[in-house]
Amino acid sequence: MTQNVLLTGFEPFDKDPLNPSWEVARALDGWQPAAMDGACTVRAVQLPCVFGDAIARLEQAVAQWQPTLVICLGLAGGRTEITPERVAINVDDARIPDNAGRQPVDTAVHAGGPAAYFSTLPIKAMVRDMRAQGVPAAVSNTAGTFVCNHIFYALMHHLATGTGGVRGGFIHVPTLPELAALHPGMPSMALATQVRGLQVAIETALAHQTDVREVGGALH
Ligand code: PCA
Repeated sequence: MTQNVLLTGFEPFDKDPLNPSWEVARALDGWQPAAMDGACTVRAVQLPCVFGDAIARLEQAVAQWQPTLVICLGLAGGRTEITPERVAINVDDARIPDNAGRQPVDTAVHAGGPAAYFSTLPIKAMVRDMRAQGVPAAVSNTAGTFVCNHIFYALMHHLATGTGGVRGGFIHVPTLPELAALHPGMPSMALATQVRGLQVAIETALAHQTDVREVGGALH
């Protein structure tokens, strides 16, 4: 029986014609990491960029695919590297409306939930291995307070309160060159590089149950 890795990306938002996070996820749909010898398959699912609805879609996908590993992706326009996120906080504080016009300000993702959850992905090992394969990467210490942090928190809450054993986390990706061309001055990373980075990150996450301790993996 094959085990599943659930990889989500978001639909476009904020007037962009596409969302790199979904382009990366869908490029990897059906991919089987060579190291797992056909025993593991990536399942890509697109999430709406809508507070609340994104959580419902994610929980549906987890129930459908019963993954052993969940990685949610999102766009962080302006970043130059692929950035595994360290921590999700229990805050929704939207700078712009989401795709349904919702704009929560200073509310909780889950009322009564803990202030924060840490990623259970080996974030520094992933950064180390992506860099070793020529893909710019760094640990990020904030996923913001928009829909990406919202889904990251909801994922970790779902996994922490579930039957156990499933690891997960969130990775922000830079924008793509064709989108950067619409936002002069914005840095970008080619789709092929991003896809390669995620392949390495997934293989590392499958191979390492615990993280390495290493200096210099984080954004400053
Ligand atoms: N990026 C946004 C939400 C969807 C996405 O791809 C964020 O960083 O919150």
